[in-house]
Amino acid sequence: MSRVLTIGAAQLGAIQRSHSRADVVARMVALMREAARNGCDLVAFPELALTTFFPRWFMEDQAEIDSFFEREMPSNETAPLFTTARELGLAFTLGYAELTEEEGRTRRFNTQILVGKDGRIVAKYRKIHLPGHAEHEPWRAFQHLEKRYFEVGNLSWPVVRAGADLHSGLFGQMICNDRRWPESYRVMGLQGVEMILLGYNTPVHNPPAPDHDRLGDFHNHLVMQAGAYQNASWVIGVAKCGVEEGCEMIGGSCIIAPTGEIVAQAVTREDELVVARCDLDLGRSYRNSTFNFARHREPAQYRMIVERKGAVLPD
Ligand code: ING
Repeated sequence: MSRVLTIGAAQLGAIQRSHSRADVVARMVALMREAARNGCDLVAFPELALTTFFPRWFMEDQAEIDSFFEREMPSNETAPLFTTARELGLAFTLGYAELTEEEGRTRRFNTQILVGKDGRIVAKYRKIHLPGHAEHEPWRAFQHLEKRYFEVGNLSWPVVRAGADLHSGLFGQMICNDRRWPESYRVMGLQGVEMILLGYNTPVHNPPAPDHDRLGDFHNHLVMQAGAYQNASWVIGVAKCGVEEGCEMIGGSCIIAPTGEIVAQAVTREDELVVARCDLDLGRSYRNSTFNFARHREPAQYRMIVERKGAVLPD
């Protein structure tokens, strides 16, 4: 039986600080309706999809900082996403800033959830690779204070088996900077992931390394295509992009097959739905041959290197 899902990568254009959550949710609902018209089973939204990318500013007033966070999910403002998705028979992923009480204290994470077609939260991921810096660095044209505003995620990279309405697919999630690190994909590859869903907010300009700017779009696709191929998984990468509060962010939302090929990609830096039919079994031939981990990987050798036993390591 074919396990083909129609996936919508719902890229968002810029969200300005003045845009309310209601404004943004309305844009996202419109993308959900377009996805339903295109026969989608699942819609993927970007990282921190409900607000402008606030880590670009140095803030000290905790109430101001927390105004960018969600204390509950769904909330009154985000409920329309859940009711619309259920009405349309859509699963979806959503990136947002999570504020929660856990282990007796207030915790703040850069979070993404997978919501099933029945509106239930199936999986949650909290961003592990937090780029940027923790203190104000006035020399920068804009800040990147994720290390200040978020804790490192504490849920690892779980792979979950979805229900029959998503062909019992094995789904995993990551967020933005995670996609640049091979470990993010491999931890899920070792769990047999069939589709990785990720959102990103990536400035064109990287202040510590301006000479890298010209390669931003290339590196974006490079890392996701490599991760897909090397772990025999679909990778869905969804941008929030355009010029937000004067800061230009890359687009390039795309749907990548386990072959490593980009099968569909965005052509604007606006709200744009990118759609493709994704056969969850397409990675099987890679997992049974080139990337048959049981037959070809040598973890003992890796451990030897990691534990510095008998390996020649660059000093
Ligand atoms: N953004 C960027 C990303 O990893 C960055 C940070 C930009 C890192 C450019 C390196 C180069 O795509 C987030 N939000 O992680």
